Order: sequence, then structure tokens, then C-alpha cells
Amino acid sequence: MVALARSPRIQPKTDETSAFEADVLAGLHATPKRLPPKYFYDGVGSQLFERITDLPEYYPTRCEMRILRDHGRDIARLVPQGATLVEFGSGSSKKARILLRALPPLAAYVPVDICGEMIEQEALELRPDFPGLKVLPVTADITQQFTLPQEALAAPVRIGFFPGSTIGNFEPHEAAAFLRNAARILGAGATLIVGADLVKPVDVLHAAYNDAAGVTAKFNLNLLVRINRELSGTFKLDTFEHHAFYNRERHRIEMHLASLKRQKVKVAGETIDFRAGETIHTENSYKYSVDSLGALARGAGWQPAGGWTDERNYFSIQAFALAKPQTTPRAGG
Ligand code: AVI
Repeated sequence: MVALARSPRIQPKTDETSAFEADVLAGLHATPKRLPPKYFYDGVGSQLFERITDLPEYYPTRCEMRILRDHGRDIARLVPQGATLVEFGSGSSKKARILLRALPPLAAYVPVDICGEMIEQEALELRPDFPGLKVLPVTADITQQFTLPQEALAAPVRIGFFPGSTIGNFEPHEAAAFLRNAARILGAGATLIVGADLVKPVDVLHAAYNDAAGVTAKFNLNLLVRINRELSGTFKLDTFEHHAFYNRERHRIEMHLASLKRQKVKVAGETIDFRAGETIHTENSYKYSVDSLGALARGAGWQPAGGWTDERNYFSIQAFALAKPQTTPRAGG
């Protein structure tokens, strides 16, 4: 009965809602307060993110698509015929479509995403556009170990694809853990193609996360809307404000939600106190250099194998190769 006493909701919690509740309460009781960025992406949050990618100030998506279009043939040189392409956190497969058009015939394309419904739907839409390509969606958390379908494992080699600068939303130690996990999943001889946003003038970064139309502010505040809806929260949206700024020492954009006054908010039956001006840290978006991402990848067992940027050097796509295990020469041979 303890759980019921803490939460006014009567219906039993699914694993997903109880993980959300546990993470939100832990983050709001922490000092400083924080919330994991993965919870931005409910239905409304995903739509708001799609709108962000079209904003005039938000350059990363356009830059990455341009690089894929301009350098698809060069990238394709790293992909042998008959390989399997595994996309980590594929979402709408928008970028994979560009890459797939440039690649030689593949054994399969495996989009991996936590949102099973979305990738099943995308697979349905991809198949008629790429007849002859096996599309084998896998529903999984890309930060955890998961198993590829048998057909993907049977291919002579696997190519990982991690676009969107999603790597930038990981803390550096999490990014390193992701790269090590990707190496385990893809196996010997693999190549990993990663999209990463680059360090650049602060005014460009500032504008990208403080757009004039206020879509990024809505995206940030939607986290409180979600908490109100799913965890019986009492956040008053007009008492919180979107803050985004570049932290030069740590090479990252930080997003926060700042309380405009001293107040108490209820979440899942618990009371959270806010001082005036106190913030909830909701996201970091790390900006890399070609060298800093290369160093991170090397530390996780990958060797730089190629790199491409747009003409302003705003964004990069970098390829890393996993060394094949050395075969031990036979004695007396
Ligand atoms: C998904 N991710 C790479 C975006 C970024 O730029 O860090 C999320 C985002 N946050 C605010 N605007 C976009």
C-alpha cells in the first residue's frame, strides 16, 4: 500500500511509468535538480523535435543531410557489398534513406529504436522504396546490450550508423560506454559512422537553442507537461522559463528550466521546493571537434577511418573502424 499512499493514481504502474516516476523524483530531489533528456520524447515532444529540425536557426539536421548527400559515395567506399547496416536510435530513418541510396547492395538494414511502433511503421514505408533490401527492425534501448537478428549476424560485416548528434546528448563517459557497446554488438571488422555537432561560434549555438519562434522553449517545457499528465504533477507552466546557454569550459549547450519564483510543486504525491531562480537541468548537448571525438572513439577501441564536414565546419560525420582480431601465426608454419 506504500506506493498507493505516495501516488493518487489507482491504476497499476507499468515498468515504463515506474521508471519515469523513479527517475523524475530522484532528479527533482537531487542538488542541483535535473531530469534525464530521454524523457523529452513523448508524442508531443517528438513532434516538437521534428519542428526544431526545420527551424532556420537549428543548423545540425540540414548540415548532416547535406554532408550525407555530398559525400555519400565516399562514405559508401567503407561499406562492402553484402554488409548489414545497423542504425542506432533510427527514429524516422530520414538520414538512413540518403545513405542507403549511396550504398552497395546490403544483406539487411536493421533500424534499432526504443519506440517499436515507430520503427515498425518506418519499416513498412521503407520496403517499397528499397525493394530487395531486407528491413529488420529491432526494438531495443541502444545504450544496453541487445542481439541482432540472425540474418544480420550472418553477414560478413556490420556497419553501424549513429546520426543526429545524439552522441552529444550523452555525458562523455556515457558516450564512451555507447561506443564500447556498439563495438560488442557490431563485432570484429565493423565500421561505425557517427554524426557529431562541432564546436563553433557561440552566437550560432545560442541561436540554435533559443529560436525566435520559441519551439525549443516549448520542447523543454513539455517535460513539465508530461510530468503533470503522467505523474499527477502540479507544475504551473507560466512560472518556469526555458534557459539555454553555451558552457565554454565543458563544450556543451546546457538547457534548464528556471523557476521564476519560490514555490512548492507536487509530483507523484511528493513535494518539491523551488527557490526563485533555481533551475532543473534538463539537457546537455556536447559539441565535439574532429580530434576530441576521435580520441573518445580510440579510447573505446575504434580507429578513425574517415571524416566529412559541411563547408562551414558546423557538423561532422566521422567513420571509425574496429580492428579485426589478430590471427595468431601457427608455430612451425
Ligand atoms: C537530439 N539532439 C541531438 C538535439 C540536440 O541538439 O542536442 C536535441 C535538442 N535539444 C534542443 N534542441 C534540440
